[in-house]
Amino acid sequence: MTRTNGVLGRRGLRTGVEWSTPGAARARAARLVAEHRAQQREIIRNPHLSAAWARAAVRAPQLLAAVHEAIGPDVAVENTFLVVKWPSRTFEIPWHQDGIDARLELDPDRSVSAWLALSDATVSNGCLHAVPGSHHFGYLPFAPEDEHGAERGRADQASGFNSDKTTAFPLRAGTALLMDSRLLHRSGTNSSDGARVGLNVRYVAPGGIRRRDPQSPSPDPVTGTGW
Ligand SMILES: O=C(O)CCC(=O)C(=O)O
Repeated sequence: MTRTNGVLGRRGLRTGVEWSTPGAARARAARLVAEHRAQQREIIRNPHLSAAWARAAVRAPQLLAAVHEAIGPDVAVENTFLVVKWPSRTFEIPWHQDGIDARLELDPDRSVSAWLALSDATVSNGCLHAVPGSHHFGYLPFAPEDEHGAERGRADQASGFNSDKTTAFPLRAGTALLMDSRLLHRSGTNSSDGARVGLNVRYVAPGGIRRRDPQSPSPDPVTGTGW
């Protein structure tokens, strides 16, 4: 069923969805920071396929309930990215829409993305900023983003979206922001003295993948019988 305002309504987002207790999320963030500190890795791909904590996180009951409300009972994870923003390093994620890039296009009526805060995400450590309602623009032209290869399509500034309408979405550890796959969002540099850790998850319902790099791992079924 197509909904005029998309799967998450007029603003194209839902914030404050709980997926963990704050303490457990912060403890996991601390372990990940210790694990990756030596190499200062910023992006770890698809941890839900190899790490028990991420496999559990994408299945957190309250998070899944919100995903089901948006896209129905049959849900798979298309992709996850763990993003660590190390202190004192310039690292920004430019404007983009999660449902489209050089290797992927998702049906916005059968997909939704979630950003899970493992550490507290604040304006000073690089929380997400989004343009509420920007999903109404549809998918915008994009340029492949150099630093992350084809993983992120950078929304073309020339396409005329109004970034004056940007809102910051600080999140307490253990909560998540759900976004329409067309919602414009970015995140800034971490200017604090601690690492900021977040997990981006793309959920799809059956038929939700319009185009996809065949070399990507298969969608990982989470609930339902439609797979
Ligand atoms: O973690 C971040 O700072 C941004 C992540 C993001 O926007 C994404 O993975 O789509």
